[in-house]
Amino acid sequence: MVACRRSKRVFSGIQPTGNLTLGNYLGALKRFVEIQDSGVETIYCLVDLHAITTWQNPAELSDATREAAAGFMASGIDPARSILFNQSQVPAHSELAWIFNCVARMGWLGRMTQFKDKAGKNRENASVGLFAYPALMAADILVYHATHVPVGDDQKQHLELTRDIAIKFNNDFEVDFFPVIEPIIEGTATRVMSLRDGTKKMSKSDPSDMSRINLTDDSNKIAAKIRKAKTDSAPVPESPDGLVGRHEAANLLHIFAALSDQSIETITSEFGGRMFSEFKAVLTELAVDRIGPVTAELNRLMKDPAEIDRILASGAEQATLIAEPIVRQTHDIVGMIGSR
Ligand code: AQP
Repeated sequence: MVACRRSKRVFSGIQPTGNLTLGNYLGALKRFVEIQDSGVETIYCLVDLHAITTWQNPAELSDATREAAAGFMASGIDPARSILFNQSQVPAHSELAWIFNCVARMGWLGRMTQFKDKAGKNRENASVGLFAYPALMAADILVYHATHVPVGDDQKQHLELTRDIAIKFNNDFEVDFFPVIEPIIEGTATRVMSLRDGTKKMSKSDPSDMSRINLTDDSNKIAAKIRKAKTDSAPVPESPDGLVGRHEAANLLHIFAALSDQSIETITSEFGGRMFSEFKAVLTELAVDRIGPVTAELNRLMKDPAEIDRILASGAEQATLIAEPIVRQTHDIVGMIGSR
């Protein structure tokens, strides 16, 4: 029986599909940094293979990958303490993904809400990659025998599928090889919503730039976007109970809570009764204060793309050292002959 590792190892990734948003920052990046700073082993990846499951212009993909890497580092990811790389530089991800494509069932993938949302009505025209996306995501995680995965709330279903794939593989081959991962979905902003529609997730690929705050937005843009953010006519409620059914109001208060590291109860008791115009002014100040330094550092790092490429290549080498032996052992378990 081949045993799986038990010590804590964290893996997560972000698609380089455009500017990183405040949603990516609060739902993922901020947690990534906290976990790194707590001393746990951390592996963070720019998942460019996932990005191409929908059409990406090649030049824009390279720029977005470098910009996302700069965004990670500007947010506090230190390549000396975390492994930081882009997925396509480590072929082990694709190799394990193929095996997982043969473990995962069509029915499991067909139930994924992200596929249904992204494929929309024209499913016949969606790429096969978009359908198989969660099997590649399982490979990203399990190729490192990662045990914990910090993500925003929207990725919960994919992580459940990762658990199902690990369990089925272990059962089918009668091994205890792949760990059954634990999602880390914590904090007050696990689902940051669009500034234009409080029922829709804030997303890099939303056609409206006014729907999101990008990590590259300057203070004027941030101010304009918050000022124009949709709200209702009632004032800030005195307690979180007053936010029921008020999606846009709840979103702005949750953003404030996450940016200031306070609970939603503290925010409603501080601002309860005040008009949203007043609250938005304070939120703008806070957002500019927290995002401004990240933007400045991101812009500084982007001036040296060769250095970003060097960091990603070095991260890929470190990642390969962990992932290759796991793929080799997987091949052995499955019965594939090989000498590497
Ligand atoms: N709005 C959000 N609130 C909280 N967390 C979020 N995340 C994304 N949007 C929000 C988290 O960020 C990580 C990386 O996500 P991704 O880029 O790989 O894919 P996504 O979830 O599909 O993000 P987008 O912005 O919506 O990308 P596009 O528009 O390209 O599809 C994940 O941990 C995610 O939960």
